[in-house]
Amino acid sequence: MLLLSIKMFTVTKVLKTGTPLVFVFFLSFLSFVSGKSNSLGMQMIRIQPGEYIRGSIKGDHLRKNHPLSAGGVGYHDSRPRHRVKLTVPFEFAATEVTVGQFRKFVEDTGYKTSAETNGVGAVQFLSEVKEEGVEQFGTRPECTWKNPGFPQADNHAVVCVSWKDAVAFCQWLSQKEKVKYRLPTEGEWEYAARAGVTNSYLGGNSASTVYAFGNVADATLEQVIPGMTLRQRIKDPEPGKGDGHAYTAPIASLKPNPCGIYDTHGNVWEWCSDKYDAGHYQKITKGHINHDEPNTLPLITDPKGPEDTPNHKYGDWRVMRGGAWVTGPLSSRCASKSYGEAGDAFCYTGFRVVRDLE
Ligand SMILES: [Ca+2]
Ligand SMILES: [Ca+2]
Repeated sequence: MLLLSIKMFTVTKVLKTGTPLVFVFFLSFLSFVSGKSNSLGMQMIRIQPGEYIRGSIKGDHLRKNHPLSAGGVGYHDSRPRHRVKLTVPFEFAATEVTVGQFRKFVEDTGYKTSAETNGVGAVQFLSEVKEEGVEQFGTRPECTWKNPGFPQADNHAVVCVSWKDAVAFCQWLSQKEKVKYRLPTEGEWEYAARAGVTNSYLGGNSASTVYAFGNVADATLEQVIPGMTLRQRIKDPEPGKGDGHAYTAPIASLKPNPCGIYDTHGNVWEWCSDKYDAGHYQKITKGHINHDEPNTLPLITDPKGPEDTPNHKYGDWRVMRGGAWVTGPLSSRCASKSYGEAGDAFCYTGFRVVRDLE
């Protein structure tokens, strides 16, 4: 059993210009307990309530740390950084849901996934598309969780599951164990994923630090899909560098975060319960995208995402977190997010579960 206690303090640093900057340091951010495995063999980590700074550092700082990504750095939806308080303890799965675990659900219920019933299948990498700038991902009817377009063993993270499939899995597991399982809110996801870390990555702010903790687009992927170095802004593309996995890796192949949680950087994007709205953080904090003093913005308590968004006229867009085997380090930071329609499935998106305490 592991236990950490928390304390937070602030230090005011005065620059030569006389401008005071307030830095928040977490000595240790939360208490957590690694609990027993559930009926599917997932280890559940008990996360205690606490506060943290959610969101991304400013774009100019990101650009400095990611010289390969001098163009858009894709951070606007995770700005401005702000304080989040979680008041309810919860249990967060140490690992992503695996192919073997998802198969148990399907065998028990006869469930058919979105990609098996929508007539178009899941989104897959289209290896025949060579032209720069042309969309290289598209749906294929044969692309499903059983056949994502690359080899997977039962201990790999399941992919090609829609948000609706992930919710159905949680409902099945809740019924089976008589305790509520659900998708994490993105507030819970980032709190558990950061485990007190305030940098862009668990290992620091440099992109190269991600490979120890996460399976992201790297030199190994470049070898099997030439051209990914440019498309995904892969850092360190020389053979032998990176995390060593081309497609999905077996869960928990790389280092865990300080709470014992694996694969929060990369492997597969993870569905969260929240609806997606690119301007949500600005709306709830009434803060400008470039505001960079989180302690002067309102404290947001137990965020659950927007109730509705302008884009929901066109679909039920849901948040994904953490990046995937196919995204470069920049898109796989603690604060990175993406989104997808709740009924769509992707060969790079899976999920992990949260269990409510009784
Ligand atoms: Ca990789
Ligand atoms: Ca992940």
